Amino acid sequence: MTATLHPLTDTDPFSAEILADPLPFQAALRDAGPVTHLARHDLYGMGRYAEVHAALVDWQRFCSGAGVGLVNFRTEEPWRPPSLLLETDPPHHDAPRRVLAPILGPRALRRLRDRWFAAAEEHVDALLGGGRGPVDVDGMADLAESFPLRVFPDAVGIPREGREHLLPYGDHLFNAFGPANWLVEAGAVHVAEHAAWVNAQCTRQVLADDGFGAAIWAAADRGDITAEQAPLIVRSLLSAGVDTTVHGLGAVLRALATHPEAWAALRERPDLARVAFDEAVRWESPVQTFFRTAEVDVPIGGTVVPEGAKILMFLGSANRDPRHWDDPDRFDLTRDPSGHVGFGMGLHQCVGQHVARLEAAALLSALAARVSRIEPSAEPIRHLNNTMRAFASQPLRLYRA
Ligand code: PQP
Repeated sequence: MTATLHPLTDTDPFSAEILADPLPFQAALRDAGPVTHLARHDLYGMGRYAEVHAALVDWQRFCSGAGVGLVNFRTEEPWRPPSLLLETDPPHHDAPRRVLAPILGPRALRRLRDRWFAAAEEHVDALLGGGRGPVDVDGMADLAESFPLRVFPDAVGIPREGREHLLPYGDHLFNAFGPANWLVEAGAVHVAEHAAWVNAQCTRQVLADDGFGAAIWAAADRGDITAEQAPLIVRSLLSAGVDTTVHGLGAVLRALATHPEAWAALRERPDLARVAFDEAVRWESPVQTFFRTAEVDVPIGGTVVPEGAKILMFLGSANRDPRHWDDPDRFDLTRDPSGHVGFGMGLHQCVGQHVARLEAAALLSALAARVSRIEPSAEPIRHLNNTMRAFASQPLRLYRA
């Protein structure tokens, strides 16, 4: 039973109440049908796995070029120049994607593996210190935020100075995919400074000559992309690469801290780190939603989504749809989470997922080797965002092995 004051169609999925606890709303959305008009923002919401998956792979009818937020770029001004990767369709999407995919692919990342595993070991050793008893930490500040910030900006090749702009820039970007609510208003106050800094890191001269950024510029030298495209593709890395992995790591830490049997299994078999991370991406879905725009009238069930309408795909809801998953609310290392849509699906499927997986494998392996038990030492505090399911803090107690 869901007790709502308003009918579903009048519900604002971006209200503080639903952002803080989206699961009851998502269940109601799935039960209402394959697609539901949400009148507050005049958008169409999809919460079932089958339709979300189908829309993600149907880029011809569900396009990204009009933006993947609520704002329709064909009728309204975007807050920044559109992304060449996220907010485009073929054929414009193809060259940037073809350039970035090998730079972030498993083969290229082999070069970083040993360095990141060593960095994670150093990071966890420093956190545990030389004492004997358990250690209280904040899983967000001390692990999920600090580890990606330690390794990812170096891998891109940006200078140290100013890196504190990265998280607030990303936080605002992910808020700005939603409606212009209080979260966007609060972020807008400082976004110009964050954006100016981010944009300034995208030029060739600023970037180290051995990072992801330099590899993007090398593609421009080869003529695979233009010199005008290169800085915007570097901007995509800086936009996409920090908050997402922070909240992905936050999700897997929360899952493991609240499922001691999963922690014990990981300690016994550290190669489970990869499944643990993917299952946490399914279970928590750090990127909860993305929009598409209907390129033509699209009939779905008994409804027609009209051309030009915005469709909100609830990735987190699809990842917990009991029509597709067995016991979906259960975090379960024995299930096969593949096919989840937490990294999207189809031609926009997360190009950075191998980077995220490597960060998670490094951090979880270092923890599993050193920590016998991990448990919440107080209730976590949610961080509200129009797109991400996130924690502001997550107090954890780590027991040394
Ligand atoms: C979730 C690309 C991707 C990554 C961009 C951009 C921004 C965000 C993301 C979202 N993203 N994982 O600016 O190109």
